[in-house]
Amino acid sequence: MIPEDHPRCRSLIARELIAEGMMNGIVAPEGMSAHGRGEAFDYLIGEKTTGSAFLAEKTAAAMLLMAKRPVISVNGNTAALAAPLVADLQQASGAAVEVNLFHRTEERVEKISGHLEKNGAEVLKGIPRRLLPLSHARALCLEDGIYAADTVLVPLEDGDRCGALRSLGKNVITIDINPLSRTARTATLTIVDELTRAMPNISSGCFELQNKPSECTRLITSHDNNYLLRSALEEIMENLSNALD
Ligand code: PTJ
Repeated sequence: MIPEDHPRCRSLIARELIAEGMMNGIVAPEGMSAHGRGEAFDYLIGEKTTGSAFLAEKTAAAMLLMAKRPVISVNGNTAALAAPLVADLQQASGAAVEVNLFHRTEERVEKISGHLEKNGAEVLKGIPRRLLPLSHARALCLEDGIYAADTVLVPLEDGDRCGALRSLGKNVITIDINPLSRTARTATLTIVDELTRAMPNISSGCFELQNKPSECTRLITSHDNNYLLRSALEEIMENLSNALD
């Protein structure tokens, strides 16, 4: 039991969710090191949503609302850390939810789908086909899901699927606390924030922007991903330089 007044309470709870997810087959063993890398970058960014990340989250909400066929792609780490938040965002944005895994087994797909459904999400089902230009299991997706989507939210992703989705002309939104990752640099819109801080902000953005198409269009057309990445790196450099003072 983690005491609420522990200074690293939030981080310890996240670790517990990942460890639990690993033990019950939702998180891939490799997901534990992916989480550790995320924790390290979150430390550097100051464990807070920066101003530029908040702008990215609002822009993501606008992109999901304006999309014709938005899909939220969920992997093991995302399901373990944020299943209720995925359900909330699905409700707020109207996006479909599809499970897409790098370390894919049908058993994990079923476990993750069940976990998402238990937490209130509606998960797309069907026979996946190798529809993305990739040599690994992430190529498998549903024809009327990710393949037909115009906008895909891919939290905690590995870089080449992001590139493959973009090569098919899709808008790709990623949540990645590492502004140097290939995914962060390839996505249409990169939210450099921790997953469980970012998701509720995107949902709130959806409620705020509901029935405001011109505000959505303004956010989408004025967005500049290089600015978002540069701001995150400047934030890290400032934190490092303050630590030396
Ligand atoms: O469940 P599977 O089989 O699909 O596998 C999922 C993982 C995460 C193992 C797989 O996609 C993977 O290996 O991802 P990468 O290449 O490690 O990329 C994950 C990215 O997410 C890294 O840049 C991490 O820094 C970042 N990240 C990790 N945890 C968080 C995070 N970003 C935001 N919030 C987090 N909690």
